[in-house]
Amino acid sequence: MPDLHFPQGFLLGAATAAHQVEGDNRGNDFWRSEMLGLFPERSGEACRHYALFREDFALARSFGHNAHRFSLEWSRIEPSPGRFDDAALHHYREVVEELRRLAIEPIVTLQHFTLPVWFADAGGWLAPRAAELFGRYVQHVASWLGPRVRFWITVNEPTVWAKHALVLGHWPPHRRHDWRAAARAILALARAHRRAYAILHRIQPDAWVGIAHSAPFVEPARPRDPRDRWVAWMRDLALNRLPLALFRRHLDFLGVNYYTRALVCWGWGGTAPLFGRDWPYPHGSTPRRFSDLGWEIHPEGLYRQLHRLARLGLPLMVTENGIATRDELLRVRFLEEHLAAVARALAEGVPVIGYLWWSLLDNFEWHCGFAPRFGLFETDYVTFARHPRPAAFRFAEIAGQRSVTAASEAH
Ligand code: IFM
Repeated sequence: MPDLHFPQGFLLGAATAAHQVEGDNRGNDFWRSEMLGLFPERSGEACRHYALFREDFALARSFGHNAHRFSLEWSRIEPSPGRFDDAALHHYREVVEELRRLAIEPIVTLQHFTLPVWFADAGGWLAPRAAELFGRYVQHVASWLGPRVRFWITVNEPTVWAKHALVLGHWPPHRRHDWRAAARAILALARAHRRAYAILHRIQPDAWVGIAHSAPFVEPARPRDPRDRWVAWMRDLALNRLPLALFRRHLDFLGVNYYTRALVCWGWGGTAPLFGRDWPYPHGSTPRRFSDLGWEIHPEGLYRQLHRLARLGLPLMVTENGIATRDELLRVRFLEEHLAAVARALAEGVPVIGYLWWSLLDNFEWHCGFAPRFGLFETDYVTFARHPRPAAFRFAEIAGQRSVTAASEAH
């Protein structure tokens, strides 16, 4: 079977987010909800990455990573309105410099779900001044980190945040079924992004600014059934096409977070009949496989989604892809199959510039707590030791050879 190659300069690494790994992130709305018992588990010390980032980056480097995505914790940087904490800014500057020293390209997310409590209390993304306040933070950060960072991601997964915070009630402000607020929040996030985009480019004209978009591949379960086709069309519209249309004109690249496909059929399932429900049965000739979180494993969906998104005419970066599992063979296979899907799209002309595994470490998976294991490295939550998993070694091999075998996709 032929090998598929990643070109020179292709970014290969892993991703994390501040609240999920740093530990002791006391100033944000998630921490507050955790303290109020609104989450089944508390993030606590998480992975102690705030203290251990040098060790973690050394590991990433020794396992062949040349890129790393992480997020800045806004509540550390601006603990009260307009007051910026130099120690926190200094810390993140050291983080970036350490990555640069190791020849790892930093990819910086400015906002990954958590909000400073003062911002949340002022109405969060639904407040009239949200974009302005976000802009003030971005301006400050960009002046501090400036040219050390080339790739900026303004906001992470707007649709996912709106769903969990305003429709399902899992995340602060824990509203349920508030569809109007969810739509308004996505519009507000797009406004905040546009402002950040302008600020970043003013400070650093050659910056590459994008968002990380959660991009499930939506397919009708029974393609001949017009009702399935209709709900799949609607779901793709809500999850992919409409939100992307809001951001499209202010993007230098698109970050693609891909985990699964949504195989949908007509029927009642919470949001039906507009968006249908997930197909609960076997499908096609090969058995369906699922992660520990019940997400279908479908590398072909990544390949096809990259082709679909290529129509936007932007460079694409896979800013998250990974699996929560305790089955290490499955994790290795998932990695190989998805990297092969990326390489295949690349070979066919899709402009993919990088691939980042979610996540470097096992970490705090929001309202699911610490049980889901996404890491290339296992985190021991008692000693805070990191242990490489087989997938970390396989990742290092692929990164070293810059190639992956096409056959591995077919397993
Ligand atoms: O852990 C999350 C991350 O914060 C955002 N994207 C999906 C991941 C897995 O659920």
